[in-house]
Amino acid sequence: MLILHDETTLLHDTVELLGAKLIPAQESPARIKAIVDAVKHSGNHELRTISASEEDQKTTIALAKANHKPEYIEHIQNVFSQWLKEGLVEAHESVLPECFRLQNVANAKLRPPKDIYARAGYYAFDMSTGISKNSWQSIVASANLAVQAALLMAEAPTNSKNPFQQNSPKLKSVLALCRPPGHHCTGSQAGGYCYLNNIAITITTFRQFTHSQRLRRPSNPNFASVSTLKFAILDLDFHHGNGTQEQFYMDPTVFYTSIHGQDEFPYYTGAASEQGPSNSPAFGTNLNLPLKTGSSFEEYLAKLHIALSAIQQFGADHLLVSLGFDTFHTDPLGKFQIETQDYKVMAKTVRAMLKNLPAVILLEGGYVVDRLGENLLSFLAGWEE
Ligand code: SP5
Ligand code: ZN
Repeated sequence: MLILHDETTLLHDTVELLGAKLIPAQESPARIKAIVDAVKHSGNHELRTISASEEDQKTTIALAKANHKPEYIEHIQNVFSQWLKEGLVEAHESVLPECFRLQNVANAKLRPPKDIYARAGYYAFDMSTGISKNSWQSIVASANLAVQAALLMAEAPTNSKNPFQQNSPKLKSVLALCRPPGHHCTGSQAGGYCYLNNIAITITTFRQFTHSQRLRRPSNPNFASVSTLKFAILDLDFHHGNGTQEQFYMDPTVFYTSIHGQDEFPYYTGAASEQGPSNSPAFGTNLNLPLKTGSSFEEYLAKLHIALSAIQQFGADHLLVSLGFDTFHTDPLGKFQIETQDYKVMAKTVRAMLKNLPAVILLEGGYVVDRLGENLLSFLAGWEE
């Protein structure tokens, strides 16, 4: 497997409120270090360490604006330095929200508070999404990994500056070691350790840069923004990807399916009844498969078969996998009975049922740091590429 990594993703280092305690965030730089070490030692995979150029960063931010409000992006980028300047935070500390956005306020127009301290709560929905001094750099580096993964798969034109494209014209899948993860944040609220939706940014990249896509509609003046490509998202993180679901809920060209802990974080989404807007072409393009706390791998596999059959029926051009290892039996945030060898079966099952579907795999959660490496290697062994 070709694996993309950027050391800048290690800079983001923050705190979270978990169980009434303010602790170092479980979503830590050590997670990626452990994975990178394991991949290097295995010798079975091609690890490419990249670094986003200024141009890459600009492109990534522009692509992110298709999925997030510009003022939200601006907030995430600048809030730490604004707090620092005002003496609200010290250089080694993190921005955390104080007062969250009110919902359904009668007769009030919802707008960002003038107070920069209060604004942190307008643009977040929980307290596991702190912003440290270098968070922004990691957030952009993480999203850029998703962009580069898409460019690699998108058969970009040969005059593209994409350095990988010439090397791998027949690439079938790529894994990006994104950190921070992306599937929980919404268009204007960070949450669940997520700031930019890396999966949504991947899809935007495909839509804008796929060469064959452009060729298909050469006479259409808007051809670059008109996409006939279809995408299937398979969310294997323990938690429901509320942000990803929301981004594509109305979109009939994107199928989202998720297997996740029932009634677990993020608590308000993930029910099987969320199937897409009724009486619209997008109805049926959202498939939530909640699983009870303590479920076995057998029960998990039954749901996986349902998810994969639905993807087969949808008939996507690309598969996107939100890969989380918080389904592991000892994960502090997950509650399934899944063990290291099961990840191999999981990946094998995906490949067996979705043959030849090109895939971009993005890392989401997984918090047992000293087992992450072997769990990922097990998954990749089952994927066989
Ligand atoms: C990407 C990802 O996996 N994000 C998950 C973030 C989950 N954060 C909140 C978990 C809440 C668990 N509640 C624990 C109560 C105290 N023990
Ligand atoms: Zn998770």
